[in-house]
Amino acid sequence: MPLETPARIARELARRGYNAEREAVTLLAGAVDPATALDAAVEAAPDDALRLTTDHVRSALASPDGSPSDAGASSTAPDTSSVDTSTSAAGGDSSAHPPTDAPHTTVSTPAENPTNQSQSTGTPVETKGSQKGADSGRQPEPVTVAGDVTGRSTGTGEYGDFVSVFRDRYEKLSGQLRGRVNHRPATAIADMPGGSDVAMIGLVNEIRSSASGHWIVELEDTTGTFPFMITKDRDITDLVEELLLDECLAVEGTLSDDAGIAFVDALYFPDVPRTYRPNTADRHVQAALISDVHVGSQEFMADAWNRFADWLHTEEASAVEYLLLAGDMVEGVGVYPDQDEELDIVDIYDQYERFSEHLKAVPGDIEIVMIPGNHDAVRLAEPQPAFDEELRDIMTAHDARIVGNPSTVTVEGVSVLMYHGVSLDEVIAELPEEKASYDHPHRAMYHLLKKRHVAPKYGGHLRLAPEEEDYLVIEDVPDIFHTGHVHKLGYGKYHNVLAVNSGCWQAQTAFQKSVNIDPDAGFAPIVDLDTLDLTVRKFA
Ligand code: D5M
Ligand code: FE
Ligand code: ZN
Repeated sequence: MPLETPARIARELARRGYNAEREAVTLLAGAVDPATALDAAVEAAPDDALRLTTDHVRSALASPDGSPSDAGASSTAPDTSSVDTSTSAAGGDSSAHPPTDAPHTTVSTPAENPTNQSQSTGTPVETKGSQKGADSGRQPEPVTVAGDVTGRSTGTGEYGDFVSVFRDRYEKLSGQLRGRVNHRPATAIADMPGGSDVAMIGLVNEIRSSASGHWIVELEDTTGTFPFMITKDRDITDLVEELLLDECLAVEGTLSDDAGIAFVDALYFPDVPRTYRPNTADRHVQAALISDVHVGSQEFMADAWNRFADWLHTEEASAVEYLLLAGDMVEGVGVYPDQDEELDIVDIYDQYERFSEHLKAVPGDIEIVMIPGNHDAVRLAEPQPAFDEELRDIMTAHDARIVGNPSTVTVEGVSVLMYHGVSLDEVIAELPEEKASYDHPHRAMYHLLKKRHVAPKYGGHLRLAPEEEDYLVIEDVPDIFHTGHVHKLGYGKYHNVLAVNSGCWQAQTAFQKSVNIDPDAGFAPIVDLDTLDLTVRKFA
């Protein structure tokens, strides 16, 4: 087998069970006889090595039984000419995706957080929860994680935990709204005389229409509930169709004469400030944002994945230093009815073994961060903790940062809120087509940002794990919001936050065909962390 390109070499190494650093692959590609050099390098690597490093290759090339004459040739530029680089759909290929709201703004703010610029090729500190590397003396970690439930789950499933999680939601989100209205507790409003000006902050407890076509929204705070009427002829009536149960709102209005209800004049969402200025990296570096690989499904697109992995080894992808995976690594088992008929691999652990093999084709010096999705082998209720030890052991080859769903990952000073996206089904089902749809999944994401919560509505598609804290609140505005799940590519900016829903690597399933879901499979959105500009590359 000819081994002239880095991509072929990476694939051959992955076939032999090795993940490899990009430079190691480049060195092998530059050898006079890459095939012999590869054999020698594999020979030189310790038996228990999972990753082939530059050192392994150097020692193999230098040793007499390797390919001694190759040593001097190691700086030869790799030949990437025969790599299939696929189509680049810069800024959203309109033929593939007609109506994406392409991000156009180029806000360039200096990164606030000093970041470690040195390339970490070794083992990053194992993350659990939000702990950072504790050892002093070392450089700060380039990737930090916050808002991850992993290792901190306290939920016992008792009723009291539901009370705690909603109380925490109220505290966190009412804090965001407090400065904007002169609010009173529900019980105090109930005691005020008719005609008074009132304001309240509460979670939406009920939304109903009155006999005369007005809307009644009942808000709940820690003291009780109070009903607010939004009359049908008001501008704000349009906002009622955006409301979801359990989200946090502030309203201002006037009490009725009998003081039994208040008429709403203004309604506020916690929202992201319009003037939000995102952080950016202070050097040119890129991250690939993908999700929904679904290894183990008959529809998993191995060829597209291989082309993507091959591309990552090319010069064009040299700035891609991060790969963020937003859930559904594998197809899982028993996730949906009749799913077993479409499984290629029936055992869940075998699925992760195969997934791990596919990860090996990704350059070893790309830092990977992954969260689970609803097809993964962790609890379905959100927040989902990260993969357990058994699954981590299967995926050791790549030293991925394995964190919970959701998590906020800060990369080169840019914060990325990673959330799988099950609530998007709910937002799309509840909101009118023009405000959120499967063809414009990023617009559904905008509403989550506006509500400052990744999964406002409890119930429906979403299972919520009762915890003392509400990990699903978006406490800090992220610079990038990255989701998946709906298998549709869509991106745009909301108040300068880049929202990306990343498509999938699974062709249309029988179920999706039956309900007319046409997935966007085999796309890799690539974000410039220094500008937050996005380029979509197609590999299918
Ligand atoms: O789901 C991918 C998308 O397809 C997501 O929008 C849910 C929807 N979907 C897929 N299969 C089903 C079934 N059987 N019932 C309801 N909705 C479904 P993912 O979970 O990422 O595969
Ligand atoms: Fe999925
Ligand atoms: Zn999913």
